Amino acid sequence: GRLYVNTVFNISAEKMFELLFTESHFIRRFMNARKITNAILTRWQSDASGSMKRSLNYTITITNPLVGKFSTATENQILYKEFREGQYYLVDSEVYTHDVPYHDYFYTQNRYCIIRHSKRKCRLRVYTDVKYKKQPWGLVKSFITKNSWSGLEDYFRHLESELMEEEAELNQGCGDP
Ligand code: YK8
Repeated sequence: GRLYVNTVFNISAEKMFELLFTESHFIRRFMNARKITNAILTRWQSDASGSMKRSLNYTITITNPLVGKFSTATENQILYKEFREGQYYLVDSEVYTHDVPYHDYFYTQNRYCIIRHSKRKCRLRVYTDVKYKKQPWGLVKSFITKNSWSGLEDYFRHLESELMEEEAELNQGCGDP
């Protein structure tokens, strides 16, 4: 896997969770900017083990010239029960892209970790892995992996830079030395 984001933000852990994992203005704006449309999200609901789950369905716009322009996608997120309000949040998210070539071979696993750093700071880590449901032959596998990494890198770079802008907006006027 790869670590795409590993950054301390001037944003509390609680706020970071809200920005990324609720229907915040921030995430709506970000989805608009990425041309992610037709989003349907379920609410967080606790499962038998005490963790929380939700799922998202949406259409992504793809810039990779090898692939069609759009794909529907399903994202299943789990917030592990070990989370501590305002302290620590671990969200695993599996993303299935239904309309790309070889879509039945792979999915993407994203792990978001939000850790309280101080009252108004947190660290966000995003770790990503491409997982295989069945083994394609070597050439296809490296093709899928390569194209997934480049798309993911672009996505998380953009997310990080939008979070930095949000951070600047949130902290306007109450400068943190
Ligand atoms: C989520 C991983 C792969 C996929 C894409 C597939 C190429 C197919 C390879 C062929 C287009 C928002 C990605 C990047 C689309 C976007 C997905 C996003 C960024 C040529 C063999 C969508 C996070 C996420 C997870 C997986 C990403 C796809 O929140 O390359």
